[in-house]
Amino acid sequence: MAGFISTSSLGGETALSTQPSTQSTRALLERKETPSQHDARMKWWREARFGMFIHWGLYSVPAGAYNDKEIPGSGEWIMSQAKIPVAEYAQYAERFNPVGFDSDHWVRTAQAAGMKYIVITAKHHDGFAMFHTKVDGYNITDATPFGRDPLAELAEACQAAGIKLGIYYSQCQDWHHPGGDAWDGHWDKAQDGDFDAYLKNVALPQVRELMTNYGSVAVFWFDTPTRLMTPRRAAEFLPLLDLQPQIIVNDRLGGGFRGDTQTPEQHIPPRGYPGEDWETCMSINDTWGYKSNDTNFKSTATLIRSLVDVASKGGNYLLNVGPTGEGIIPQPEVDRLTAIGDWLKVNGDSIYGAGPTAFGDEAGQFDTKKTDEHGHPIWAAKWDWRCTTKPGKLFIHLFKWPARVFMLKGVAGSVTKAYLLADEQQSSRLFQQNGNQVWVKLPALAPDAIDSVLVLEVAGGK
Ligand code: JFZ
Repeated sequence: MAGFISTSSLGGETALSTQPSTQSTRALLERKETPSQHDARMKWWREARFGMFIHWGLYSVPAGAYNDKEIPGSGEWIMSQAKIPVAEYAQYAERFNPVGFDSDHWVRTAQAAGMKYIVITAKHHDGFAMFHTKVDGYNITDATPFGRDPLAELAEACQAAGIKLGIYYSQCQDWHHPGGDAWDGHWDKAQDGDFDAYLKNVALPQVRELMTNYGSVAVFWFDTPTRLMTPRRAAEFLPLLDLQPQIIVNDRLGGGFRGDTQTPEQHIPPRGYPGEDWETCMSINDTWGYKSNDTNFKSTATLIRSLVDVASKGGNYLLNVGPTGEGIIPQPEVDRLTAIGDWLKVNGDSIYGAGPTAFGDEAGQFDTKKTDEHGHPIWAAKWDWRCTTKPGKLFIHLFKWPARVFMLKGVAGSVTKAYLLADEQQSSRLFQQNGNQVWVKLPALAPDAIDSVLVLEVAGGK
C-alpha cells in the first residue's frame, strides 16, 4: 500500500451506514469535548514536534532470520512472512533475556535526541505482550527468563524524567491468540477462532490493563484495523480510552473512529494536512523491528531535514528505533539520535512550538505531466530551504548555503532584525528589504552543514 493510511485504505468498513444503529454508533465513536478542550488536550503534542517510536518484541530475537535464512520484509513481520507456526514462534520467548535493557538509558537517549515523547509497542501483531498481563502467560514477564515488566520500568523512567509515554497496541491483528486477525490470512489452525471472543478475552482486557497499570499514558497508538473492526467493535474501546481523559489517540482504531492524529507512514505529505494534527512515523533504516542485517540507516542530514520538513508543514516526526533482543538500541541509531539532539540544542527554538511555513513553494511542486502508477501526481521535493514560524519570527532553515546573500520573496511585514540561531550573540546580519523581498548578507561559511537557521524578526506580519 502506498503512502498514508486512512481507515478505508486499511479495508475498514468505510460506511458507518452499513451498521444498523448508525446514529448511536457514530456518537459513540466521538469523544465528547469542546473545541477549546480539544486544543488544550493537544497542546503539548503540538509543541513537541519530535518523538521516539520503539518497536521491540519477541521478533527482536530472530532479528530477521529464520532457519538460517534472511526473511524479507520488516523485522516485526517475520512470523507472518515466514509463516512460522504459533507454537514454534512462542519458543523464542525462552531465548528472550534482554538484560541490556535499561529504561533510564533509553529515556536519556530519547531526551538527548531532543525527543519529547516515546511510543513503544506493548503488543505487536505477533500477539506477544511486552508487559505483564493477567490475560494469559504469553508475555515478557511470565514467558521469558527475563521475568521483568519493561513497560512498568519505562513508565517509571519517563515519569521521573518528564518525558511523555505513549503505547502502541495491535488491537486487530494478533497472530497468536485464537480469533485474532491476520492481514495475509491465518497459516496455523491455532489462530482460528472467533474475533469477538478475541476482543473480549484479549484485546479489551489488555487495553484496560495498559490504561490502568502504567500511570499516565499520553498517547495511544492503534494499528492495522481490518474490516473486522466494525464501528460497534471499535466503540467498545472508547470507554477504556476515557480511563485516561487526556490521552491522544491516533486514527488507526478502525470502524470509522477518526481519532486525534493522522498517521502518514514512511513519508511526509507534500503539503502537510493544513489545519489537522498529523504525525509522520518513519523507520531509521528499512525495518521497524530489529533486523541484524539491516544497516541501511538514513543519514543524520536526511533525518534532521525530515524533521524540519515535517515541522515546516505543521506535523510531528515519530522516528523509530529497533532495540535488539538484548535490549540495546543499536549504536548507529544512537549516534544519529545524538547528532540530531546536538543540532536541536542550537536550533530547537525553530522546532518546538513552531508553526508551519509562511510560504510553501520552497518545499517543491507536483509534476504537471507525470503521474505515478495509481494516477496520483508526482511530488518533486526541493531541498534548498524550509521555513517554520513563531509570532513575529520567521525561521529560515538553510539546507543549501547560499553564496553571500539569501534572497526571500513574499515576506509580509517589515523585517526588523536578522540573525543566525547558531550565533549566541544573535548579532544582526546586514539585510535589505524592498517591498516583499528581503536580502540577507551571510557569512562565507555555513554554521551547520546540514541546516543553518536564519531568524528574521518581522513586525506587522500576519
Ligand atoms: C504497520 C505495522 O504493520 C508495521 O509493522 C509497523 O508497526 C507500522 C508502524 O505500522 O504497518 C503498516 C500499516 C499500514 C500501511 C503500511 C504499513 N499502509 O497502509 O500502507
